[in-house]
Amino acid sequence: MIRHKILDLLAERPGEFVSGEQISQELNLTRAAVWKQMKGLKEAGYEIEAQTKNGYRLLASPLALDSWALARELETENLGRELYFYEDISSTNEKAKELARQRAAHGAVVIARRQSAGHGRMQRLWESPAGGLWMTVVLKPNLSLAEASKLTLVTGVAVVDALRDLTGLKPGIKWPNDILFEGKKLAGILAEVVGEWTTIQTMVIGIGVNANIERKDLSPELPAASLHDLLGRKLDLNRLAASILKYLEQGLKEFEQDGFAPLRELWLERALGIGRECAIEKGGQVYRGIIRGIAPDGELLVEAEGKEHHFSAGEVRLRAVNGEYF
Ligand code: BT5
Repeated sequence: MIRHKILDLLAERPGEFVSGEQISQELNLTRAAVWKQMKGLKEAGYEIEAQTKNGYRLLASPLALDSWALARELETENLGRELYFYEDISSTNEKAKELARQRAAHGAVVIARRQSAGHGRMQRLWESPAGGLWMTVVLKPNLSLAEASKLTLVTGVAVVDALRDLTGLKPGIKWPNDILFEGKKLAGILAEVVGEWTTIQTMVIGIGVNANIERKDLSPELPAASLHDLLGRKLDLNRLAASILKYLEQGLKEFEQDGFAPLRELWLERALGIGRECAIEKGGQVYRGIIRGIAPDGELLVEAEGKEHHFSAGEVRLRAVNGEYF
C-alpha cells in the first residue's frame, strides 16, 4: 500500500523532514500524487507538517483506528500480526469465524470502526458505534477444550491490565466476562469455538471496549460507561488494541506453559463482588448466596445455606442483590 510506504519513509526519520522529491523518487510517484497522499493522511488523522523548502515530517499518528499505526504499536510475536481492518462490518466475531475457517492464522485480528450487528452472549445485541474498540482475535491455542473455555477469564485479565496501563483507572471483572467501572460496563468479551473441536482447535475472542464514544451514543437504559466520558479525552485506540493483544499473548503463553492456576490468582485479584451477596438466575429460578471466587475449572463458586455451589458461564446471570450492577 502506497500510503503505508510513505508513512514508513517518514517514520524512518523521526522528527526530520523528508523532501517531496525524495518521496516521489523512492516510490515512483509524481509530486502531485505525493501531495494527494499527504492530504489523505491528514484526513485520516495523521499530523504532518509540510514546509515548501524542507518537505514533510510526521508529528503524530491518529488516535482513531488505523492499520499502519496499530501495526507500529504491536509488541507481540503473533497476535495482530495478521490484521483484517474494516470501516463497517456486521460483527468482527462473525468475520473472524469465517476467516478462521478459511485462512486466518493463529493470532489474526479482525478490527472494525463500527459494527452493525455486534453481539454478546446468547445473541444479545452489543451496541457498537464508531469510536469504540471492536476487535476479535483468532486463537489456535495449545489447550484442551475444557481449558480453552477459560480463555474468557484470561482475556478479562488482559483487558483490565491494558486499561489500567493506559488510563490509570482500575476497572474490575464481573464474572465471567464483563469489565466494569463503578458498577457500569466498560467492556465485554465474547469467546466462541469455531466449528467442531476436533483436530484444529480454533477459538475467536471478541473484545468490545467503550473507548472513544460518548455515553450518550449508547442506549440510555444500559448500565454502561465510556472511557471518553470518564477521562474527558480520547484515547489512542491503536495503543489500546496493541496493549490488550500484548497482555493476552502473555496470558495465553503462561496458560499453555503453567496451566490455569497462576492466571486464576490474577483473575481473583481483579474480580468484583468476592465475599458479597449475589443473586444468580438459572433456568428461571433465582438463587441467593455469597460469591466465594472461582473454582480451578473457572466455574463461579457461591456459598448458600452453608453449601458451596458451582455455576458455569453459559447457564446463569449474576447480579448483586442490592440492585448494583456489578
Ligand atoms: C458481552 O456480552 O458483554 C460480550 C460483548 C462482546 C462484544 C464484542 S465487540 C467485538 C466482537 N464482535 C461482536 O459481535 N461481539 C464482540 P453479554 O455479557 O451477553 O452482554 C450483552 C449486554 O450488554 C446487552 O444485552 C446489553 O445489556 C449490554 N450492552 C450492549 N451494548 C453495550 C455497550 N456498548 N456497552 C455496555 N453494555 C452494552
